[in-house]
Amino acid sequence: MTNRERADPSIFTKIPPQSQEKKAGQLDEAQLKQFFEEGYTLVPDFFSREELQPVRDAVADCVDRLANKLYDAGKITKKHQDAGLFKRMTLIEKQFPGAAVLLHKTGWLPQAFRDLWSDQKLLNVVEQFIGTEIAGHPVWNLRVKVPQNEEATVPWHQDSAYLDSDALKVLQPTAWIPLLDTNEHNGCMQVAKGGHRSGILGKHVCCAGGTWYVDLTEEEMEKTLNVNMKEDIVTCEVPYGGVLFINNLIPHRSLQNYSEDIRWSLDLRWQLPHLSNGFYGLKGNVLMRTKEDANLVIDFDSFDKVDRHKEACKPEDKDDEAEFDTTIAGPWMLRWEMVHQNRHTAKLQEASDPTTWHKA
Ligand SMILES: O=C(O)CCC(=O)C(=O)O
Ligand SMILES: [Fe+2]
Repeated sequence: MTNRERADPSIFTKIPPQSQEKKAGQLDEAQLKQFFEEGYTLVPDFFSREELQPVRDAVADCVDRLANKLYDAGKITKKHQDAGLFKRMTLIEKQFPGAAVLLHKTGWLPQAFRDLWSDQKLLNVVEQFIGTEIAGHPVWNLRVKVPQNEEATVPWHQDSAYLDSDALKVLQPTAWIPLLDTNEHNGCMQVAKGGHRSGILGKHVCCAGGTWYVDLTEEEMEKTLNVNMKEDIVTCEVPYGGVLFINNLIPHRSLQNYSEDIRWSLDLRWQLPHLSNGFYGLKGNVLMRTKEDANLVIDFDSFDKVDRHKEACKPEDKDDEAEFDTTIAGPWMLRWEMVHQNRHTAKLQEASDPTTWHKA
C-alpha cells in the first residue's frame, strides 16, 4: 500500500518547446497555457458531427453484439433493437444488472475507435503536449453512463492513482470525448483546476460505494493538493464535437446522470513511447507517431491481443460464466487503503496471487 507521492511538477506545468508551423487542430496559445497551468483545456468544437458518426455507429454495434450475446445465453428476454443508442443499454441493464459493466470491459477497439484515437488532429494536439514521439496508453475507456447508476459515477481522483509510481514520471494527456452534449444534469466532468501543480499524487482510498473506483477526499484535495473547493471546481459542459483535455494529475470526477439518456463518452490517453506506462506491466503502449514517421502504420492488432481487463482481473476463466462477469478488479485496489469492500473488491480476493501484479 502506498501513500502520497510527488512528481517533478515541471513535466505537468511547463509548456515544452513548440514548432513554428501550426498543424490542423492544434490549440492556440491561451489553450495550451491553460492545459499546463490549470491542468485542463476544453475545446468545444474539435470534431464535426460527420467525424463522430462512425464512433456512434461502432458503439451501437457493440451494444447490439452484447444484447445478442446476453439473449443467446438466456440472460435477457428482450433485445430492444429499436430503442436507440441513448436508451437501449438502460433497458438491457434493467434485465441484466451489470450489463453496462460488461460493455465497459470491452477489450478490443472497433475500427472507428482506432481511427478516433489516431486522428491526425488529436495527435497534433498531443504533439503540442509531449512532442513528436507518441504512443497510445493501454488504459482507454468507453463510458456507458446509464442514468442514475452508481457504477457509472466516477468520484474525485487523479488518473495516476490507478497506475503504479512510474506514471508519475510521465505526462499522460487524456482526451475525454462525449458522444452527445454533456452538462451538469447528465453527468458531465468536473475538474479541480490547478490541482496538479504541486506534482503530488494525493492519498486515495478504495473502493467508492459499490464500485471499483478509487476515491480522493475533498479534505485531501484541499490540504494536500492546495485546491480551493469553493473556487477551483470547474464544471466542464463539453458539447458533442468537443474535447476535454486533461493530464494525469488533475483531480476530476463525473457527476450523476439525472437525465433519461445514456451519457456516452470515450477517454483516450497518450504518452512518450519509451517510458513505462505505469500499468503494472500488464499491457504495453501502442506506437502512433515517431519523429521520423508521423504516418506510421499503427499495430492495433497486436495491441488488442492483450485484454487489459482480463489481465487485470485474472479471472479463473474456466467456465463460460467469465464472459458475463460484471465485476472489475485490478492492482490499483492494492495500492490504496481499502476502506470499503464490495462485490468488485471481493473479486480481488479471489484472484490467485494479486501481489505478483506489482512485480510484473
Ligand atoms: O467519464 C467519466 O465519467 C470519467 C472519466 C475519467 O475519469 C477520465 O476520463 O479519466
Ligand atoms: Fe479519470
